Amino acid sequence: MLTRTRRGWELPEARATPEHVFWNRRRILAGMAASGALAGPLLAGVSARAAEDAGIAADLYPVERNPRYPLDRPLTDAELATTYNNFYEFGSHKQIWKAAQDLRLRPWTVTIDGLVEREQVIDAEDLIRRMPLEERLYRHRCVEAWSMAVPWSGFPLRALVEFARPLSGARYLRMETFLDADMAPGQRAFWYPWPYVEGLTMAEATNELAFLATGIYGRPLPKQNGAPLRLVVPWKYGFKSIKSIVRFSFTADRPQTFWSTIAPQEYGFWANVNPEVPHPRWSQAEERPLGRSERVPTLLYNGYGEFVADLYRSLEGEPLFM
Ligand SMILES: Nc1nc2c(c(=O)[nH]1)N[C@H]1C(S)=C(S)[C@@H](COP(=O)(O)O)O[C@H]1N2
Ligand SMILES: [Mo]
Repeated sequence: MLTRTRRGWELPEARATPEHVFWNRRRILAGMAASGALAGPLLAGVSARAAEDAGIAADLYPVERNPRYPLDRPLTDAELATTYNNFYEFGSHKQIWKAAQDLRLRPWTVTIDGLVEREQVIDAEDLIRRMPLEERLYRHRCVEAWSMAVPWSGFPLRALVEFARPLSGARYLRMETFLDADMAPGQRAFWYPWPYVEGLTMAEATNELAFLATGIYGRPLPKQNGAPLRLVVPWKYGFKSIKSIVRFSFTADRPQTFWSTIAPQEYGFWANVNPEVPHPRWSQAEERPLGRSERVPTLLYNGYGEFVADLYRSLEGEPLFM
């Protein structure tokens, strides 16, 4: 169970500042451009690439930490969290971080539709600039039994819901990833029901923990982590945290989600973390934190029960943990 008091083994704040390894490449590029080492059209090309590399609304970061969500474990090394990824749009291997560099972030529009007062299409950067950005340290538990703990930057999903002004008939929030098989070769795998879709109940979407990440380690989100906008719901298995969102739809009916369409016996709508409910093919009792060789116990609701357990009190008949 998560406690809000700070314990001896918790991290000093400074440990969450950006780690340098990952960002060196960008600095080298910027340095090359500044030194005039490259001339003419080549320089322009490098500058454009550097701007693209810097990510969306890069000037906003780092953002202030919200101290309400302490960790019980060390932060994952930035290099690991940004190179060990799941992003099926770019394949099912673990070199996703390279393949995902083909993701084009500009232009990126976000559609808000369905049961709302007024449907809107808004540029992702405009949206991000209007939202109250903060940093939060969250655990992340993949259904494959690896885990990490990272500093996300972003804003509460509740702020997006308020911005969208849903009608009273809205009971679910459906979220959709981009669809572009030219850019994302994984989407040529015709046996998957693209685009990736996830969903939450309105109560879940407006819970204080539900977060839309726009950055990580004090920088804009790298492409492989789901730039420019990705969901983070840390009490649920990682597949619920949908990346590179282009559409938020408010619906009366429960949305059909990507993994529950592919394998309904293995991956459900709720997908709350529970060490006592095994996946049909493996135990969920323990997890391997990225960068560590030992396994550690998995916690009910990934340790966030004090924030979310109440959401499920009247839903005991539902398969809440798959
Ligand atoms: N669109 C999309 N979102 C996705 C996925 C995906 O394949 N496509 N994988 C999910 C899974 S299984 C996990 S564990 C997390 C991984 O996020 P990370 O790569 O930032 O660690 O993203 C989730 N969001
Ligand atoms: Mo996952």
